[in-house]
Amino acid sequence: MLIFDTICALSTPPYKSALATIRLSGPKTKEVLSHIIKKDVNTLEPNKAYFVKIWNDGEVVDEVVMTYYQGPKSYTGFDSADFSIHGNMFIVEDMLDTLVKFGARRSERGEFSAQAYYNGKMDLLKAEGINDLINANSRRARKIATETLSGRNSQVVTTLKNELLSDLSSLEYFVENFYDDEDNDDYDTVVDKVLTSLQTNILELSNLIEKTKNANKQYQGFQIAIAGEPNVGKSTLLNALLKEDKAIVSPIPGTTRDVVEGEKEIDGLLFRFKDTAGIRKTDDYVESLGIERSYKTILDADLVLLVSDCGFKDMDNNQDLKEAIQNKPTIKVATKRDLNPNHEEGDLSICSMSDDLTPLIRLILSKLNLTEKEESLFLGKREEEYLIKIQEQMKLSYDALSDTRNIDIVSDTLRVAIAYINDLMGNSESQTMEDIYQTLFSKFCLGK
Ligand SMILES: Nc1nc2c(ncn2[C@@H]2O[C@H](COP(=O)(O)OP(=O)(O)O)[C@@H](O)[C@H]2O)c(=O)[nH]1
Ligand SMILES: [Mg+2]
Repeated sequence: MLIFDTICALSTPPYKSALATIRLSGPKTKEVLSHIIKKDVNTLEPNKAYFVKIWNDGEVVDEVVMTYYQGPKSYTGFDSADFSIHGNMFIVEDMLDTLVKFGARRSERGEFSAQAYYNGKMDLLKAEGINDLINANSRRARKIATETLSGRNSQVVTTLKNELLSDLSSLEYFVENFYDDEDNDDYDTVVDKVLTSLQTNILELSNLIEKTKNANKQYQGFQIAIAGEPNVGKSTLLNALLKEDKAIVSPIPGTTRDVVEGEKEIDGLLFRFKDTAGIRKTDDYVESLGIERSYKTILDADLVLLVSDCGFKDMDNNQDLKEAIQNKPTIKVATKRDLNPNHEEGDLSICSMSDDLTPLIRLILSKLNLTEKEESLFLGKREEEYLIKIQEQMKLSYDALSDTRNIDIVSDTLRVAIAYINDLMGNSESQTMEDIYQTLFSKFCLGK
């Protein structure tokens, strides 16, 4: 991947549609344009839409609306152009071939954003935020991604970095000037000041990490396992929750062999409900494989709906099941209320065939602590991991300084913390453009 190449791509989905958008960006943009439009490219005004014919070998490829952007005032920071063309895939291919013929290259995934990062148009936090927004799969996910795009996260880590730099420089100033003079009264003052600053920032980071973890969870959505013995109404419950006929329901125990799943947006969040094979002792080989999958699904779930139509004593005595749901939010759902109206066991009693399931859904939301709307400045596993690593180094600095009050060790750990902040934002000299592209931009959409 060469960041200085002039690149082109289809930025909209590759299907027949009214319009399609093709992007061109890079230092040779004007040169490419000079071959394909009849207008003098030096007279093009930036950010203005032109209705033009695109030419190749004396033939018109398409009549398009073209917007020219002049670097650095463009998304990528390079000269670039967007073409709004007719959404026919033959035209799209001809258009891309034409751009390639006159000097562009078809882009890899995320290369436009990589150019923007390279040209200082955005840091990695912002770039990742844009990708998170595009990939958001629920309303709440979209909202969280929009919040993280505000740029406040970059400000927060920049402020933290400046404070760590200031801690470091006050310690180092002291070492340089008064190293042999440990009785100097100022020594304690400097150490105490740095300790207080570290302590405040460590606490602040705990808060940010917690919020990031929650945001990540909410962004990805939740896995809910529906588990229990055969024939208790698990598949009926799945169908009722999804309001569709997803899983086969029958009075024959052992009907569900594999995990059957379906998605549903509740309260703006994505839930993946997973109906499992009924758990029982069996000699049937295929059924036993299904039951193994049931246990795996329970282990991976964020919450388990434990279903029974005749009380939960047997399940409470099942050691394997007990271990699988250990420390996991669990709701005991007593089914077939119509047949057994005095069912008093379990957290709630339902008839999946006729009841409104809102109370169950409310219980799921409250068990997962989702009733409060979560706000977070950071989103993504990469962010979460870096925040944790930064905090670890700060804790090491704090412990070393408060134990030994020795400044030398602390300088090293503080420097590592600062290096991690640089990596997080993409300001580090140790990361090459290729490394950054592989870890981040290569996961973006084509044409972004
Ligand atoms: N009366 C009544 N029957 C139910 C209810 N839920 C499920 N059933 C019936 O119980 C049988 C087993 O249901 P199914 O969902 O396949 O159970 P699973 O093996 O746990 O998945 C089927 O005949 C369903 O129609 C309910 O709430 N009331
Ligand atoms: Mg079933």
